[in-house]
Order: sequence, then C-alpha cells, then structure tokens
Amino acid sequence: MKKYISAILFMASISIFAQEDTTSPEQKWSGSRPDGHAPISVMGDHTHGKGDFMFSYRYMYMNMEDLNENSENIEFLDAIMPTGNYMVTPTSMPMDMHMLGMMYAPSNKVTLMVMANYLSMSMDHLMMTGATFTTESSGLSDTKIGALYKFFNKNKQQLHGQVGLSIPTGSIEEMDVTPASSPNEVILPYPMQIGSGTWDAELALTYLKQWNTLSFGSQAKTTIRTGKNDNDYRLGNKYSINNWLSLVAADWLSFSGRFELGAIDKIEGANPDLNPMMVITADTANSGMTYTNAGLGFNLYAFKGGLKNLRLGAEASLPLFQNMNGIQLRTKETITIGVQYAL
Ligand SMILES: [Cu+2]
Repeated sequence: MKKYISAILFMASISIFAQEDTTSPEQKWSGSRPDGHAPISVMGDHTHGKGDFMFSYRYMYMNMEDLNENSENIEFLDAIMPTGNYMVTPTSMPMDMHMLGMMYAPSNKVTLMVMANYLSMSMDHLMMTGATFTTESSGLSDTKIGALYKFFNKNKQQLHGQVGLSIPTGSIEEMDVTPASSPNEVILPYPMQIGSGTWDAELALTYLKQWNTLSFGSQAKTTIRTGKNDNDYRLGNKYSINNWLSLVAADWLSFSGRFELGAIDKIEGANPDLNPMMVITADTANSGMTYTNAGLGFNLYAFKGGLKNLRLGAEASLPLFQNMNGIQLRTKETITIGVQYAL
C-alpha cells in the first residue's frame, strides 16, 4: 500500500511542475490512426483528449494444457501417484473472459478508466484410477478502476503513467462437485477461483513513439496485492514488460507484433479448506512463474464516415518460454478480440 501512495504523490508532484502544452499537433503522438492503439490485448496503452469518452468490449480466450515441471514438459502420470505426489492432476483448462470498459478524460492530462470482467473456466482432471472429471466456475470477476496521467506528448512520443485499483468483486468461494466429494460440492483450487479476494494496486508506465507508417510502444506494469483474503491467502504479485511494433498498411489498417516478458510470484498463505496432496492446483508450491509470450494482431480503424472512431482489434499469442514453480498446466494459445468506440 505504501508503494501505491508514493506513486500517487510522485505523479501529483510531477503534475505541479508540468509545463503548459505548446506542442503543435503535427509533432504530437496521435491516437487517430489504426496503430494509435496498442494490440488489443494491452490495456491502458493510450490516453484521451479532454471531454472524450471511450467504450470497449473485449473477448479473450485462453487455453492451458499439458504439464510443466519448472520449464520441462512432463507426463500426467509422472505427477500422480504412485510415480508422483498427487492423487489428481489437471489436464487442461480453457478460459473465456469478457471485459467491458469505459474511459473518460476530464482533462488533457488525465484519463480515467473502469473495467468490469466476466470469467468462465473449466478444468479437466485425470485421477490415479484413470478416471476423468471436469469442474467449472464462472461469474463477475474483480473490477478495475484507474487513472492515466500523461507526462508529455511531443516529438511524436508520449509517456503516461497508470495508477489503479483492482476491487475484489470476484468470488473466491467457487465450488463444484468432484468424484471425491460427490454428491456434495467442495471449494475449488486457486486457479478456478474468479477473484483475488484482495485489494490490489495496479501501476504502469507506458512509452509510445510514432513514425509515418510505424509505431512502437512499451509498457511496464505491476499488480501489487495487499493483505490476505477471507480464505487466508494472497495471490502472487505480477510484473511484466510488454513491447510492440505496429505497421500501418492503410488509413484503416495496421498489423502488430508484440513481445512480453513477465513474472508472477507464488501464492502467500493457503486456504485451510484445500488439501494440497489432493490435486496439483491445491498446492501453493505449484504457483508463480516467469514467462515470455509473443503475439501477432491487427487493428481496424474507421477514420471517417458514420462509424468514425470505431475500432476492431484482434490478436493471437503463444508462449515462447515458461518456467513454473513446481508443477503447473502449460499456457497455450490466447486469442483476444475487441471493439472500441470513442466519442
Ligand atoms: Cu480509450
């Protein structure tokens, strides 16, 4: 929480010393081009001018499949008894996420953001006996609010910072029936919970640079979780650096390539209702990782006409490297599609 407060003070002090903006429009970084927004999987990448609203909807599909121990692919049978230490292993976990966002700029320097998320997940399992079963969870996830502060926009470059809060509106009490619990429901392991259960600070710094038909962006972002949730644990903090290059193919079309480097800390504490011997996902030793992923995408932009300022973006990404703590499902393909409309 201390880090969060000092970041607010840091931004506030910079705003006091900020100069009156005298840069001409041609020298400015501009959002009014297809590559004026980052690849659709990146959030908080752009700011708005005074009085502007933007509404957005994103759909994300993420799939996890097969097991890694550290950075090595292992067989399911290596993870469960008698060879391994667990009674049950997950085999795959597809996830759908719907994200509804709004942005509003009360001034040229500040853009406010709010985002509501709906998650639905299912996890397939393999038991020692060879039997399989599936658990499911879905619901409204954590709600995010934030403010972007523009430090400067000149020489076709922009730098802005983000201070945000993730509000624990998502459930950490998701339950389902398993063969061991049948006919009763039991609490599901950590990855199947919808929210973090804690108030989390989200801080980011984004740098943008444009040329005539090319643009570059880089965003460093962290999620700092505070305290412990009602089930006596805290999810790991997240750190990432995301970089992208976009190429303008037409006034209405750009293509993007993105490369991300990230880390997630281990879960702190443990839910006393989960038995870590039962299933890999209930053991907090199997949480946290370092990873890299890369994505290819495109942005469509209506630069004139009745649909002016409507955008559609899509991106597909794959992990290049993942080094897990313990044993975890491997991240596979992620697909993000979104529409954005500014007025
Ligand atoms: Cu926006």
